[in-house]
Amino acid sequence: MNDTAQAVSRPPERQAFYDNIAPYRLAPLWERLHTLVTRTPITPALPAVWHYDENVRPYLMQAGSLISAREAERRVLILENPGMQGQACITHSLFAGMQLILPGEVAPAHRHAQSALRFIIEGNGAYTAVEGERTLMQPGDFVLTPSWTWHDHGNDTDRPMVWLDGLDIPIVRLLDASFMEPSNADSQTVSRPPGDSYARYGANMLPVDYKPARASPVFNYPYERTREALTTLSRNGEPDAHFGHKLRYVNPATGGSPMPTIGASMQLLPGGLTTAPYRSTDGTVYSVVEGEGETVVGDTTLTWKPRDVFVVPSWQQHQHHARSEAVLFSFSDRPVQDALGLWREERLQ
Ligand code: GTQ
Ligand code: FE2
Repeated sequence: MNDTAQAVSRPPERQAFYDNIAPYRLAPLWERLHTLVTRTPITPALPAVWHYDENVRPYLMQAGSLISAREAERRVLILENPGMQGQACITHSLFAGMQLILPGEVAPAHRHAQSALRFIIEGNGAYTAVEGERTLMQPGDFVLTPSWTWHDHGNDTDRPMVWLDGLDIPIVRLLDASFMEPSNADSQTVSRPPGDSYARYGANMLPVDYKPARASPVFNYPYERTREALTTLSRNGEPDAHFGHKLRYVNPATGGSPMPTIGASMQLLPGGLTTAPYRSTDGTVYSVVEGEGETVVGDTTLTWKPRDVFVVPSWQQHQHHARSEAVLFSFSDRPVQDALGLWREERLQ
């Protein structure tokens, strides 16, 4: 038997019964069981790619002349999954957007229940402030704004700054648990010098009396360090057949994911490598840092190069092919599925 629903027959007396009970807010499960409890995951999300240079950057810059960061609050173009139009999500559980902040602009401080990550795409040296500490952003850096932390962004450089936002908006929406609070001041008062968190929590050491929290105390994971680790790994051994050389970002105090709802990784695929077929239940968003190649998802081929974003939906078998040495950042809802005992993977040869 395949995964599609097996319809129960619906003779007139059954249909009449369904019509009779509907006013009482009752409905027959047997009409719907197979679409609710499916044999394997069925997602409305489709595999898709956004080509940055051709189809994202030009429109982001147009948005830059149409609305200010201040008026927009956040000047973001949503990367909307073509299988879920109008729903502001890239996978069923995650939101992604491309955010632009122009020279001299400020995106005012606020905080919200939703957790956010930033993955820096273009520009150099604009800041995000999180809980009173500014961090300067460079391409490839992975920056956190955990749930209910104050954050504002500013660009004191002379070039546009663009990053990929990843948020758990659809998860918080599902749970009807959204809160947000704007700040009275546009920019937070700086209470700690840049680099303070990294010194305290990012040197494989922790303050002696530190108690682990839900979110990582490190809020910028610089690309330089990540790249260095992957370069060394790629020199020291063979790549894994399914992942190449792949590392996940951690909360240094727990070894768990940096935030409770979103996990993230960086992987290096040696030039010429084709990964073995793989699927997992966490639909995954990729941002290409280096290299060119394609990812085959079922019968769809997604071709990519630096700064492109692509998405592989839940449980869809895929293979990456790196035409040249490639570095891929990725994020997903895996920590949620792990916590609930739902996460599964399948590694084929
Ligand atoms: O930068 O604070 O893409 O609050 C969506 C919601 C970015 C942000 C988004 C947000 C932000
Ligand atoms: Fe925000």
